[in-house]
Amino acid sequence: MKLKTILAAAILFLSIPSFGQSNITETTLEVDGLCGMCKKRIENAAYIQGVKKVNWDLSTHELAITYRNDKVNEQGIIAAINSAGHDVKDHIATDEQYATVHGCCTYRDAEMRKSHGLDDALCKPNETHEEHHAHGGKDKH
Ligand SMILES: [Cu+2]
Repeated sequence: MKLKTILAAAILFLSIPSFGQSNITETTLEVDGLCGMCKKRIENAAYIQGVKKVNWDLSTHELAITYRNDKVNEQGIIAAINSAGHDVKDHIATDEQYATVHGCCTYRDAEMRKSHGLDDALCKPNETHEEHHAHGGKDKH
């Protein structure tokens, strides 16, 4: 009698989480940006209907995201981030979209990246554009 109750409770316990969480997806996307303003812009952009949680990490450039997969999909979220002007790995924003970011958020600019301690951008500069500026001017220690 008691064992049956425990068994029934165990079955209920095992079945409820899979029922309740099957439509929740947690994932991370690599999103390019520079600063706290970018963080706000990226998170606001990604927080579309169906998205439950967003957190963009400035140092790792990883956007942790939790969403209802029956309401929205990853492509929709990526498109929203792109339309706010930010590059997502393998999904680069158009030049028009990128042009909408604030002047101090030009994360594709090599000098801006350097001053923020960042390496290569997700958006690779066109190979035909050779580096036309000579190095020098800045002293190395
Ligand atoms: Cu910024």
